[in-house]
Amino acid sequence: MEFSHKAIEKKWQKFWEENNTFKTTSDKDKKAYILDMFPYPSGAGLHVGHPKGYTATDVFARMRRMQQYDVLHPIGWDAFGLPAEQYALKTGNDPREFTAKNIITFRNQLKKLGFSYDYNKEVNTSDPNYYKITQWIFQQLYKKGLAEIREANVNWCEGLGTVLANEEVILENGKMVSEVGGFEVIKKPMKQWVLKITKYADRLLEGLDDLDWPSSVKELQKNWIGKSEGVILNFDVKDINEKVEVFTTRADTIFGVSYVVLAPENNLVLKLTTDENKQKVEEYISLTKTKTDVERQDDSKEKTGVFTGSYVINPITNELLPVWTADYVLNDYATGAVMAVPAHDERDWKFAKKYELPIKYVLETKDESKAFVGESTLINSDFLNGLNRFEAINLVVEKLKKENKAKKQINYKLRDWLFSRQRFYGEPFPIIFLEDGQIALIDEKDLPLELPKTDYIKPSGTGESPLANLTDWVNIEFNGQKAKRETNTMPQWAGSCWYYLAYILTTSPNNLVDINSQEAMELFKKWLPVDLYIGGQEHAVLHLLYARFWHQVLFDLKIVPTKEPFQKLINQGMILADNGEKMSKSKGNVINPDDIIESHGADTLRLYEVFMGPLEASLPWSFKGLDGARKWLDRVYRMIENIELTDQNNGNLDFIYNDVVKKVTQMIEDCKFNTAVSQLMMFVNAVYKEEKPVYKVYILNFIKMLSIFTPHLAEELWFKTGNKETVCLQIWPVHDESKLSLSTVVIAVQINGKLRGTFEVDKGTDKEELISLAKKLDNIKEQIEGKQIIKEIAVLDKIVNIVIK
Ligand code: ANZ
Repeated sequence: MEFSHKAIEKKWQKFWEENNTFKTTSDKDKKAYILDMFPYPSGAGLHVGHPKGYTATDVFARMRRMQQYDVLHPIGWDAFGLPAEQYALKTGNDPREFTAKNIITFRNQLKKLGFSYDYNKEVNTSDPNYYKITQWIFQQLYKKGLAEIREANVNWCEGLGTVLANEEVILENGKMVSEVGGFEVIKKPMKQWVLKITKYADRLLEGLDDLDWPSSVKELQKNWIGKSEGVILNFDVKDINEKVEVFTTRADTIFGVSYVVLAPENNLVLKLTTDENKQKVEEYISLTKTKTDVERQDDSKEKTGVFTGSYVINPITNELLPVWTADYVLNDYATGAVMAVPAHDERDWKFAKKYELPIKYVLETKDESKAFVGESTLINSDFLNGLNRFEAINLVVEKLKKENKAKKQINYKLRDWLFSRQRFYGEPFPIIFLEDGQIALIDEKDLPLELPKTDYIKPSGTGESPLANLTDWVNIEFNGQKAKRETNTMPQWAGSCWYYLAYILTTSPNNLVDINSQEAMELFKKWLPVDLYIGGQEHAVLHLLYARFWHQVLFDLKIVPTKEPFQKLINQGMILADNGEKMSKSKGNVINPDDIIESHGADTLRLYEVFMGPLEASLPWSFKGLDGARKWLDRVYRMIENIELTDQNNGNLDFIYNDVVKKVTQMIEDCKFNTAVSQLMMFVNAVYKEEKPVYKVYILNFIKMLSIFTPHLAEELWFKTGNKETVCLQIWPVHDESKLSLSTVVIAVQINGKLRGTFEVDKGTDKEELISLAKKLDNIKEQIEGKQIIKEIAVLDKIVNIVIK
């Protein structure tokens, strides 16, 4: 017998919606904030990858609700973004309409999966009520000196007359070109907003310690922040009054330096280039503009560079060293200049080999056929010989400090965050440029500064955002002065930096409590931090780092009460195509959840996605597995259809039932959802083996546990077994530990070390009693009769040992 998922699922979805079953409560003493990474509502709709993480959080949220927690389990839309803008550009439609349509599709799809979201808490980053607060937070960053305008490189495409986002640029034969049209793209400096996330680098590192996050994600964040302790050494230029400052973590290798390299963008390059080298150097500088940083640092690529014609003086050895410029040195890291030690650095090794520069080993090694990058004792280094790295660094620094040629320095790989986008569809900046060059903030009461409505969102042609075309909007008067608005918009990251706070503030869709209010603080105290956050590994670095940065700033401003936003994080694995490849539109191997809901039902899809393997694993899709999930649900349905229930407990299921309750609860607590499902399967097997009738309490509690995985079927079975209120708000079962321990034990009886008999007693029977019971056994009685007993020893619950003569 099969159940009709089509009839059941629609019915209960309607029931939950009408009864507002998943409304966020606020009357319990425990809380659970369970968060999904919210989706970008693309035109393609949900993908089977989405429900994997979303089902996991749903299962967890449902258990917490039944465990009598106040649960906040919301969903919303990361709704600004490039695809909507591009669609609008192509079709002449408003990106807002396109986005609104996609949101409806996404919401319907989520509802069809039976997720227990509180849709009253829905947020939309592109709604003016929402971005009013995004703009307000930007103003706070500005007031704290954490936002400023700087010249920074953008991807400029002359052919398209526009700046491109990184994802619109591709590499062709090592050159950057536009994805659309294949036009050349170069790096061009433009005035941009940057957020000074580097000021929070140490806090962002320290904060990681107390978080319950996968160590791989913590490691990624640490590497991204990239704290590096080294020194800056000064190399005087021969014959001119200039010096090259290099940053090095290996001052100990100073005797092994064979040349110095400047990044092509370093201002010193042209100053140090001699006339005969000028043309080559200039050509090299323009070539660098077409390369990305990633490419420049790619160790597999051949190193390139040009000699400037100048020399510097090694501050310790006084040797003359040639100055080169090469793109493997980046200008925006440390000083943009390097002392090259080819014997002990792989990049320098490759470069030195290619350009036949000297290679001098200063660390002891047996293999001089490649760069030695490990630790060992210093050699060929005069007064440093025989020392280790740290002793040598200290000596070099001490010596050069006296001549003002060395200072300690901590560097971070983390860069300040480029926060301007030359785009239409994003949050406008809530600031004004006055004629006299000053920057003014828009008055708080005038926020939000709305994105103007226009059907003219073509590139401006100057590299500015399409908003620059709207001269009426751009040119304004401010306090009697002529002024201009900022025409760039914020990046998509902005809205997703604080959306987990927005849910807390949302009272009904897109109505938010003022973030800077006592009421908001009380709400934050209730709900923060997020207790469980599940999302894709692709957000392991930027989104999580940016959100933590904003949160820490808001903490400093006393807007939020916790130092960190997300206490526990899990990255869900991907669902791959059945051949193990990534699902992608171009390969035509994408599975649409709507089709599966139609053919197998939402419950089957949910069950399959949690049962296919550990949440963190990336696993291939399998229709066989999907069919298997459905078959098990049919088996459960048949079990309840045919069951006879009784209020009398004959005790047969005591052990398995309590064992399953205990394990399922613990496994969900640990987010081991697949093994929790196996436990439920074991229980069903045991019930099938039972004589009828079956103890009702156990069956009802089984349905409760089932409900967190397959809520529609469970709700149907719950009502079928005579209940009148939703299963989703019932009390989660608790196991009885006493039913898990066997109550009797078998005691072995030995005489002079040989086993002579056994008997069964209640667990915990005391030692004297054990000895006296042992002596009453017929066999033992016979053996000890008339003998002298020398010793009687009993071990609780185990053994009685009698020694006779
Ligand atoms: C001499 C040296 C000898 C170095 C040696 C390494 C090994 P981290 O730890 O990543 O900070 N470096 C410095 N600035 C650079 C830049 N702008 N672009 C590319 N490379 C740069 O790495 C610090 C090391 O990276 C520095 O120490 C410098 O090379 C290089 F056996 O100096 B080292």
